[in-house]
Amino acid sequence: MGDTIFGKIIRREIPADIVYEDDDVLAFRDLNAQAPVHVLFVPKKPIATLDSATAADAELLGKLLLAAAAYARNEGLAEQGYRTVINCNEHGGQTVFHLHVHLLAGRQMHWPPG
Ligand code: IU
Repeated sequence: MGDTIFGKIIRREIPADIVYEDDDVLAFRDLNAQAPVHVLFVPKKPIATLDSATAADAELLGKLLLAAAAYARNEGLAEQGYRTVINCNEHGGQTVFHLHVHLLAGRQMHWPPG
């Protein structure tokens, strides 16, 4: 599996504004924030896309979502609300092929997304 910029961030080869870390998950601020709060939750295991995740990744995917939810709750974002997004492949708008959950908060989100 090819390495990505997120792999380099996980290995601390390039800097990032890291806001959360545990054994399985790293979270850091998106460099091109699309909301007042825009954090990326990344599994340390380099799964390329949601489409390439397998049943063996079920617990990890659960941890990823729960880490995002706990961060939002701890930061006081949950009551007003937030959006989580996983882009998959070209039509999904995925640009970095290391699975990640976007957490967007701090403004009203709209539907449908662009
Ligand atoms: P996407 O779902 O693959 O499109 O999201 C990739 C995100 O990674 C996107 O929001 C970028 O702004 C963000 N990002 C980053 O935070 N730091 C980087 O060095 C690179 C991309 I490359």
